[in-house]
Amino acid sequence: EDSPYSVRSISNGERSSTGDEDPIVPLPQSNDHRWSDTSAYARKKVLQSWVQLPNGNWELGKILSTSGEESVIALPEGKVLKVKSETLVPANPDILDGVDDLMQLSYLNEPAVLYNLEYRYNQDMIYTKAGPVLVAVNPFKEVPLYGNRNIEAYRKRSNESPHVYAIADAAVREMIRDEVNQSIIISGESGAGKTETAKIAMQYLAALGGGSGIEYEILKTNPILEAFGNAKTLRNDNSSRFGKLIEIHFSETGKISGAKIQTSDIAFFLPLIFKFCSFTRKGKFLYIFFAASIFFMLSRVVQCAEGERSYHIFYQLCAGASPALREKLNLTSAKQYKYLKQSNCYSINGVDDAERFHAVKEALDIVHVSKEDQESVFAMLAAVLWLGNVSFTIIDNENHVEPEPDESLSTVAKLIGCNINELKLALSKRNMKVNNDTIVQKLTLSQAIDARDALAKSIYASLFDWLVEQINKSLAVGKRRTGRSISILDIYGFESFNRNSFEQFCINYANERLQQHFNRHLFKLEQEEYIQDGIDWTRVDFEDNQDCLSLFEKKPLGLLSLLDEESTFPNGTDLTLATKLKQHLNDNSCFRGDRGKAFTVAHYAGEVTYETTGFLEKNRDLLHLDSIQLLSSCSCHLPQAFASSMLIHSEKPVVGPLHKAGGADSQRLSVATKFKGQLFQLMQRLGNTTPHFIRCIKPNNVQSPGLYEQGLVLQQLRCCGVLEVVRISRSGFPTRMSHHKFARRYGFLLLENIAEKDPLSVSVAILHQFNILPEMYQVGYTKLFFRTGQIGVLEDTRNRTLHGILRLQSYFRGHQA
Ligand code: AD9
Ligand code: MG
Repeated sequence: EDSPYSVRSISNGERSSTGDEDPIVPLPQSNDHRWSDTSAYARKKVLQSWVQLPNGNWELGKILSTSGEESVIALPEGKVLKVKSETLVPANPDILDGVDDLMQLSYLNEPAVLYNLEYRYNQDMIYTKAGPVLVAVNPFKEVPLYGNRNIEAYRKRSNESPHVYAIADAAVREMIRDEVNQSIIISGESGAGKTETAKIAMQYLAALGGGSGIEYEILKTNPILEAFGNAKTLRNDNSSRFGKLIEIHFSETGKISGAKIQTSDIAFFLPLIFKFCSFTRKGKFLYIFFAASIFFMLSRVVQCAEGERSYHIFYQLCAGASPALREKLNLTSAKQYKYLKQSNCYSINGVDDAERFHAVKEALDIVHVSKEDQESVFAMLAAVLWLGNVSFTIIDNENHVEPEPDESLSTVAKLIGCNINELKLALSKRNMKVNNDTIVQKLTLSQAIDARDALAKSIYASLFDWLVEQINKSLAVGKRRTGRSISILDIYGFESFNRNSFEQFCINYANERLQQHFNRHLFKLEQEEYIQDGIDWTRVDFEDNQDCLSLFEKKPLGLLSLLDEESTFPNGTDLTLATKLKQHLNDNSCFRGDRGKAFTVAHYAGEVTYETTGFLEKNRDLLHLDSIQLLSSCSCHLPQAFASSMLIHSEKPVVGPLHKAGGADSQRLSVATKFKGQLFQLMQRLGNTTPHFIRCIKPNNVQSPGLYEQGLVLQQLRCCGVLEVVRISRSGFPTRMSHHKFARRYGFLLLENIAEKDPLSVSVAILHQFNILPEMYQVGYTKLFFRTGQIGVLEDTRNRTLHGILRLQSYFRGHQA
């Protein structure tokens, strides 16, 4: 009775009917009627309709009859269903099949959106607009949408179908038109195509200019960053484990003449960027900065799950190093290294690691990393691998240990250029400062393993940062007069696995923030602006995720604060952490304490259960100052460079080198706190830009072309607010411009001369002259608001007119000469 569905008759008899009305499996009945427009049925205009089948998929059916509250509907394979009319969802007329902006759909409901995307996807039209947002469905195969010819078409605007190129182009145009910095924010689940999309956007921008070859260098940074920052995970064979912010600076002429990759701790470098940004507005060049390594995920260096891999570069090195290099680094095969061995996965289908290694070396050459430096980089990689093989023996009955003096230990010492005894000390003892005395604490087995892994991780992290800094140096040509900029953000998306740990905790927190940015931008700001400007606008309620963010950020009783507090307690364990969280947060509606060490957070994208196992260790600052001391004593230049940059990043009030060596554990920032700090800096940066959003969608979980799983897609569309966006955009006035700007921009097109008049009068005159329909715009106190597409007419006329003026000018100039 509860089920709204019942089977009338099924012609092929695959489902037996025992009576008049057999309930099918109870269906997930959505209490969300926002998408259905049932009034259409009342008007009996709809002939086709969507029906949700027991498996959750939607199917298109023909309405045969409607009587009372029930309708009879025929499905394609001859099935006939009797369903409650209110559960039917109206379908769009065929003529709207595959529209390139979801906003054009007459009936905007979930099945219609799903169907439209699938229709396009099947024809390799992987891009679709959802109002201001670009939706990109991962094709998992090569599609003929890229390359110079396509770039040219978008630049000339001879192709106007949705594309990343079009977004990049819009960003450039808006940057110039509005004199405001832009950002392209790419989000989506792991494997949805964010990194590819970011590269495609870069490709477009790089094609805008140069000639000096710098654009080529910039594109070559991708294989390097991917080798060191990407890894095979269960979800994506080339999963980015670091966030990347590429900042591209432009001038009015839009040519690339120099570039700088901005890296390392973004918090540390941001003040510098701001300084650069204050230069003249109308320079002549285009620059590229970029901030890689925001939120670098380090734990993968020392441990990864079954079937996954560590960072690509390790396998590439083991597979591709020349015999001479092998000899020098005492390199063996990947299978001999414990860090790589544990996940029992060494290769990726269709990928030749040795070949990739050569490509990386070539890319390093192109961005001017010297052969010598390259060798040092490889030595550091080998040192990390050999560190993992260092084992320990117990030396007393208190479980204290010392490293085995074997090949691995001596190789590490040789590779980083330190005294073997100092390495031994660093791996078996810790200096502690108690009051004013330094005490030496011997390490137990688990502490020693942590110290070893921490050293490996900090070498790797420093190496990554150092490398990007080198690329930077090589790309920078010293001309730092910058105009406006476009930032491209490629950051890992929301993650929800069967087991979720500290990494997912951080990633999902970051996504929660980005989601709020999205919401705020598209919904809140939009509405506030209408209201502020006196525009007639029916308020639209939308879900904000502030509650969830507060759960993370509230002090002192939020997830991050409690985690930090527990991390500083020497006796804190993963279990005491879990208990503490439950004790303090159980009242929060976004939090649920689970059994044992688990807790669940209700994220905007769904519930995720986290296991606290390893949380404390991963959150404690991995920098043991003893390691820094060790590295700074090394004879090789890389470890020394690492040590000094670690010191800069580790604590704010560094008085002198190693001044605080040994104590002050509690004064160091925890990983989660640093993460939060970086996130805030990032949000602040993005907050000053006009954002362009690209939502990447993964159509299946098996990385295979042509497979479109409705349920999976729908869930992602819901998560990233695409449906909500379309609805709001369609009913709103997404394009707006101040009276002043509008008058200045289009005033010259006026036939009558009213140049003396105020901007509002000029604006109104323009609107009249161009016959913009009254329902297509609204005049606010300070701005004009337009429905989508309206401003295009004006822009076209303006461009044509300008073009004509230029031709006239050159004509006259020709005659004068
Ligand atoms: V993760 O959060 O870093 O794990 P991404 O970055 O979202 O993830 P990625 O860009 O790496 O995913 O895409 C995954 C794979 O999908 C790529 O390796 C390609 O094989 C495939 N892909 C993605 N976008 C495209 C595309 N536009 N054309 C062809 C694509 N293949
Ligand atoms: Mg990626």
